[in-house]
Amino acid sequence: MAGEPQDDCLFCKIVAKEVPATVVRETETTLAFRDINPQAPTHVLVIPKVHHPDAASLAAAEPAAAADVLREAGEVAAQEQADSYRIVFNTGSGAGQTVFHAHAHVLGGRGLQWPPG
Ligand code: D5M
Repeated sequence: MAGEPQDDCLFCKIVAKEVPATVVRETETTLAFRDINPQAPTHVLVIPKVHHPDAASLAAAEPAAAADVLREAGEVAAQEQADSYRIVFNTGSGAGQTVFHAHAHVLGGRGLQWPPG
């Protein structure tokens, strides 16, 4: 069922503490942890604890949880002292999404080019 933990989902396993992660922030509804393959000095993933496959599905089903993810992305940037940063939601394999549990990439700590590749 939408929102329920999925047995085959890596990020649900991280939420359940079955897979380790370097957690930088946690709230009742969200978890923020360092990306295993960082693309910038700050590269943190912010995820909702509920399972939805991508950001738009999350926002449609549970808008409050989507807002929590966005707020926490800002809190991560502040905690990391990143004045300028980027929040990215890759959506679909063609856009580079590899984990189908909604997540925001928070990237900062270096200059960021536009447009992204
Ligand atoms: O982003 C998925 C991201 O998840 C990608 O940047 C690598 C990261 N990742 C994969 N496994 C882990 C673990 N175990 N810990 C931390 N980060 C991880 P996407 O937008 O789906 O490509």
